[in-house]
Amino acid sequence: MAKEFKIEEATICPSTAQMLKKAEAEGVKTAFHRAHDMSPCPIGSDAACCKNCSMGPCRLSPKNPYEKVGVCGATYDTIAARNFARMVVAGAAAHTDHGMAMLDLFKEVVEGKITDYKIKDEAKLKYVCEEINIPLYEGEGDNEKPRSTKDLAMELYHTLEKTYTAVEGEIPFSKRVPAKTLEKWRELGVVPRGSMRELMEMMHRTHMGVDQEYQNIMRHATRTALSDGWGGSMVATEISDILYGTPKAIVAGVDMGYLEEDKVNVIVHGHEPNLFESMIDAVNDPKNIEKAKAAGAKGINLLGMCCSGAEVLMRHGIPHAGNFMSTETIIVTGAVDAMAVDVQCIKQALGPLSECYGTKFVTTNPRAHIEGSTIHIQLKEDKPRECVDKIVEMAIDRFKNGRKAKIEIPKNKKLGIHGISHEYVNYMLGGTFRSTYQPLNDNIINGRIRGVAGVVGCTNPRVKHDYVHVELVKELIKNDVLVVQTGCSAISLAKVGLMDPTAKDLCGPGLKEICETVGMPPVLNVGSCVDNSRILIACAEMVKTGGLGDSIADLPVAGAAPEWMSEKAISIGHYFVGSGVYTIFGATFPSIEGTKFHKLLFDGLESEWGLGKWDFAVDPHEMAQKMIAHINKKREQLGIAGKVERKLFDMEDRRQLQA
Ligand code: SF4
Ligand code: MSK
Repeated sequence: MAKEFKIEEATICPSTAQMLKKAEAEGVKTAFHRAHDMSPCPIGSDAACCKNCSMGPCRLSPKNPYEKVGVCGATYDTIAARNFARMVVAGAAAHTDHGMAMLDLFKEVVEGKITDYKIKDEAKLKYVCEEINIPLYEGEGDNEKPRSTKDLAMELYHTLEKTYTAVEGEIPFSKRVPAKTLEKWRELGVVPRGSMRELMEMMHRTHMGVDQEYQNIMRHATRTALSDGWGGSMVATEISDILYGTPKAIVAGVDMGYLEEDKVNVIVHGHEPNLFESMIDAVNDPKNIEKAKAAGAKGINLLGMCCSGAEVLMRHGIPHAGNFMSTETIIVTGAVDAMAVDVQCIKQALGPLSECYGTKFVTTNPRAHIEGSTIHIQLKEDKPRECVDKIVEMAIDRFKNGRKAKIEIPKNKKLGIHGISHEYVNYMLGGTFRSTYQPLNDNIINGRIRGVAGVVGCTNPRVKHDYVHVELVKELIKNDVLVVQTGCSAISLAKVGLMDPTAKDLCGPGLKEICETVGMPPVLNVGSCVDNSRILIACAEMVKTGGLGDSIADLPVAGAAPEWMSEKAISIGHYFVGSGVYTIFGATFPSIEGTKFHKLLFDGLESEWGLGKWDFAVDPHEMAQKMIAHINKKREQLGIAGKVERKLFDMEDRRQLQA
């Protein structure tokens, strides 16, 4: 008999649980129920299935993957590597297409063809130019003068375009990669060219009858993933900062309690910040506020979800209503008047669900129409207000005429500190006059901070929602590991208050002391999924600062995506591994233990190739222990494992450590 669905086994998020109860009472199903009713395909989840041609699909036995080969003769290792590589392509394509859209917008803004957005952060523009050797001055001697913003921005555009289009050479942000890491990539032949080329080649290689040697497939999968992390994702982050401002620490709230029954509630969900930035203008426009009031509302209330929400939580302190697994349950509140979406992680089920509750579910991006949505209104960047004003109007209409469903808003709200860009880390730790990562490195060397962990990624109904993220992070900070977060994972922790400086009391003594001194929480929210590039830059900065080795692979750091679900997570995981970071995933992993492919990912990439490596654990405590063991191993290799006298390290100390 099928096991009964139990809400308490599905989520630890009180708001989501409350809404699941309401959904059940109203006869409504969500992804939680569907995941319970539908078992995952065991052959697919172990990467033992190939459907790359019509001689198949060919299925190998997950129990004995070498018993048979595909009709063409492809072995398990070939099939698994091709499947993995295609996940990397899809994930990297999502990030790089997002980045390219940001770059297209940037060009039009610089050329003056789009006027609703402008360059907001000139300091960031100059910083990024300097990072990739674009000169800030022109002329010589007495004639030297600063270049105009427009001139700099145009050169930046043309340089960064190579991130996508370069058919040969190395992508522009490879200049940010620590020298020894870059040397390793050159030796392996994995320094990315333009992502269009890498993605195209990966698809070609994984076509039936092309690359059929798992190591060679994984070499190019590494190059492809790196073209995302140090390419497409990094461009998306940097251009968003230039256009909309680099995040700084900001106090903001999360959870469904930020819905307001007496206001028109508008939610923006997706990934690109443009829709949200324009929506902020629309809901603050006095004309729209007047219309809402005329309809009987006290005003318009704007909230974010998923990564769109993370972008504006970081930049503007707009409340975030919940992560991926709460996007359906928030509709069940009955209080959402409109949900506007763009691209990525938008469940098709939101269409029929919104219809049940009378919510206006509006798609806005030409790349993402959703059958079952209320309407598609394209956001045209040269006149974005046409789209967002229309959505606000529809939301007001629903408030006035369409709130037929019973409204129940969970009361949960949590404030925390968000907006920790890598530039802000510099300032937060080093102070205004000495912006630097040196205090971070010093405190890792002296042992107050054991190491740094990036805990990121989605939520997934195949595991208890939020539970794995929260337990993992608690265990890490208890062991003096500083945690940086992005995406849906960051929201899991924000909801339980770990982004509040009072969370210091859950830390080990060393990390607690740092948090008290700096006044920071032990868990730092660095942004959305594309902002994982901020973590790469922070790693590069730690290497540059000195005392922790010469390459990213030397650092006492680890990464985790404990409840991952999207192909983007695989691309992110693999660009961290390719950059030298030990990375552990939970939920499930697309390989079979004991196979050559699995051994390459879980050992060979580190021991033979000199990169990072993959690992897997479902239990959060086991996951934490594995991450801590890796961090300890790196501390030992650096000669900083023992209890070190607590003093500030000077250059001489650092030189000795590196000798
Ligand atoms: Fe089967 Fe080979 Fe075709 Fe894959 S490529 S479906 S293994 S015949
Ligand atoms: S939104 S990719 S569910 S983190 Fe970036 Fe969340 Fe994962 Fe989508």
